[in-house]
Amino acid sequence: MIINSKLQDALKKVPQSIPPVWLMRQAGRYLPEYQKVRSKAGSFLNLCKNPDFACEVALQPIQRFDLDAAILFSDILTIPDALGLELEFSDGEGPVFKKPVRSPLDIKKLRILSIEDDLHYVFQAVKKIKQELKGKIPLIGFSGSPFTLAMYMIEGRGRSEFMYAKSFVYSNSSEVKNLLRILTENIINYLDFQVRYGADVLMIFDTWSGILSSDWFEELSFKFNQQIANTIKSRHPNIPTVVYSKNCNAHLNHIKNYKFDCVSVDWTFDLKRLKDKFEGKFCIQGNLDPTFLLSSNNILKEEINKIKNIMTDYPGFIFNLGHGISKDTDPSKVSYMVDIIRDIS
Ligand code: 1CP
Repeated sequence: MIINSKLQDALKKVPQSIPPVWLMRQAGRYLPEYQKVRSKAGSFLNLCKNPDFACEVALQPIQRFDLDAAILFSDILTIPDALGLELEFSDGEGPVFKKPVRSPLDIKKLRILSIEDDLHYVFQAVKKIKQELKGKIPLIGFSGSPFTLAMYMIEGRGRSEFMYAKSFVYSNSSEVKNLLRILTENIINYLDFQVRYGADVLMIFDTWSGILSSDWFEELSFKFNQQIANTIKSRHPNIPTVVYSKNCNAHLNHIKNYKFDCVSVDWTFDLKRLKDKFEGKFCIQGNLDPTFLLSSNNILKEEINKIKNIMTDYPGFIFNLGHGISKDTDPSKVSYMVDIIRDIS
């Protein structure tokens, strides 16, 4: 039993006058206490790989703010790293793989991981965070979607359009589908073990499918995400699942067929349209543009209230950002935001 059930209630589509709130990347560089632990760890990856440090930073935002969920501190790129691509994070550059996927032969070499051993540090972090939360609020576990992970694995780094990776995908689509199958199986096992070690909710980050046309979205992203949702539901019927669909407005006709419990959206989605389209099938999570946290309190308040007013009668709404919080955010803005959401001002 979890004492604060606001998030779980929203995921069960219980209407609430004050929505639950948590923030994507709520643990991170905008918090001075995070910076301290990160420099102690030496690098972001060392931080992720040390369960004590990962637990400490996962708890920081919930100690500072009145949030309704904690999220595992890790990254979506742990699976490709375990597959031998050798992940590095260099300052200012984001993630880089020393051994990216560059040919169909590289795909053939990939394997199904011994997930519990290969990503042991992640499950230890889940266990520790869960223990420290003492049942007060739920813990969200997560993975990247197969397509999003494949984009990083092929491109070898983050990019705004993933031109190289996309052209590789179109030129080698049957081999890439094998890559997506391998990733899907690894992701299902990864999420399964996160639940066994204590995760209460699971979220798939499908950050990059929005770069695809409709039929390719269905073939390369939707089908694999759907397989994850279905398999997790069959193994863990009581664990709610969330899919984050960034920039996927054009794919709503597919998205409305998902078997996830909740769809998490960025600010380019029109919430009024989404409410009509979904007809109460999904809980909705989102969608404040994190840039508003860099604006004045008045502008921020106006924008928060716009979202709240649209979603007030909708059964199953979780207030969140439309993407990760910026490292330039002043933490006091987050306190202000939470107060406005809770009508304390
Ligand atoms: O300290 C640092 O320099 C690292 C910054 C950082 C952090 C705090 C990265 C690098 N990842 C994270 C944590 C992280 N990443 C979490 C933790 C939980 C939370 O508090 O929310 C989660 C859920 C992620 C997920 C993630 N990583 C995504 C999906 C969501 C999204 O942002 O679209 C993606 C695409 C990544 C890759 C990644 N990791 C880090 C960066 C800078 C990036 C993006 C690179 C790019 O621009 O493509």
